[in-house]
Amino acid sequence: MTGAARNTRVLLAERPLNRRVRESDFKIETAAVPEPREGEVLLKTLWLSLDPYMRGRMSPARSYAKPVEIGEVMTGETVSEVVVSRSPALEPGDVVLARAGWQEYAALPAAEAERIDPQGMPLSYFLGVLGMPGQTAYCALLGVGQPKPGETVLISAASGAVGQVAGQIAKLRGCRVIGTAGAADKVAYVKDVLGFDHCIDYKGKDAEALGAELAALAPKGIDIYFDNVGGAVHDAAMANLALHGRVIIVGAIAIYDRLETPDTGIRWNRQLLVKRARMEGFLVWDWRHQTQEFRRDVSQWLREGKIRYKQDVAEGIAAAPRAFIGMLAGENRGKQLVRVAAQAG
Ligand code: NAP
Ligand code: FER
Repeated sequence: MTGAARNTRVLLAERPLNRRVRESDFKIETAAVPEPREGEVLLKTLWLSLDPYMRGRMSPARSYAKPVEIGEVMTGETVSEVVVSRSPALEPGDVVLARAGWQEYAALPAAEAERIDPQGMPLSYFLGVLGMPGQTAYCALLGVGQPKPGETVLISAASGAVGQVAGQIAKLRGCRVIGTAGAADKVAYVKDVLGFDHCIDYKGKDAEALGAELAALAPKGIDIYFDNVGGAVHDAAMANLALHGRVIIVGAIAIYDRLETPDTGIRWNRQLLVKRARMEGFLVWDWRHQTQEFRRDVSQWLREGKIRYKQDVAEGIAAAPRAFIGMLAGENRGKQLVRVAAQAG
């Protein structure tokens, strides 16, 4: 059925402990294409999503999900095409969202693959603006942050997969939006293309300097901090909270290379008290009940041209390790993807 096709895949070879990820932490190998069993489908990967949470899965520390084992295929969401179906639920040629991992082919239970009806949208969007990162932006901002018109919203990693969407939704809700990003061209994109009111280049600045910049841009304080990064930007935001401020802990990428050491820093309890503020952790997998509503709203905003979305595409499965390491270091310009194969169709 697949002729002489082989399955190139990326395995975890070594755990990066308290250090940056290196290409040698991965092993690229070529194996036989798997045979689907009864109830399964053989999927060919079209698009692979590279997301910061995968750094956590390389660590041995148990969190909300179990780590990837050494010698196992790296985990990851894909847009895939059904090549062989041994289930009545899917047919060859169907395009699905699945957790096929960092590989060219995977055999999975049909029940674990969700058929996509693209309705004119690019398939890759289902891993970004219409997928997990977009839903993170939508549910964390609207569900937890509950923005009101005129409020000031701060968004870190503003030009990334999640940040781009969060900031544009906050603008649609009538908020003043400030971003932070780590390069001059990212700052320009956030302001000029995405329409944020301000964007701060945080690189090389400590919490005090960032805090002073924020105080000047938001003299009445920050009502909502959409925290994608932790670190110095977090400290600067906490020092500038408005009365009844909300801090949404969505990510902490500034410490993902230090997951094995305790995260210590300034204690903000008194600031939360004085500002009667709230800080709440967010995990997108808790919000599945809102997936349909999120996709409907964001699809409409895309069609109306109210939301723009930039993607950064690496070519071929073997490029995944380098692209992943680059994304963690801020080299990506928009949502990081790997184009693994073209659609047969
Ligand atoms: P992304 O923003 O597209 O890419 C990661 C970005 O993080 C880099 O481009 C870089 O941008 C920034 N970064 C790297 N090191 C940093 C540091 N030391 N300090 C500040 N920024 C740094 O990634 P994403 O997919 O949108 O994810 C953004 C955050 O959301 C991540 O923390 C991720 O873990 C989190 N997330 C959480 C959930 C959830 O359910 N809780 C779901 C999805 C994503 P700069 O050039 O601007 O530094
Ligand atoms: C992410 C970062 C962290 C994410 C989930 C987590 C779904 C969860 C971390 C943990 O349980 O330690 O981007 O995305």
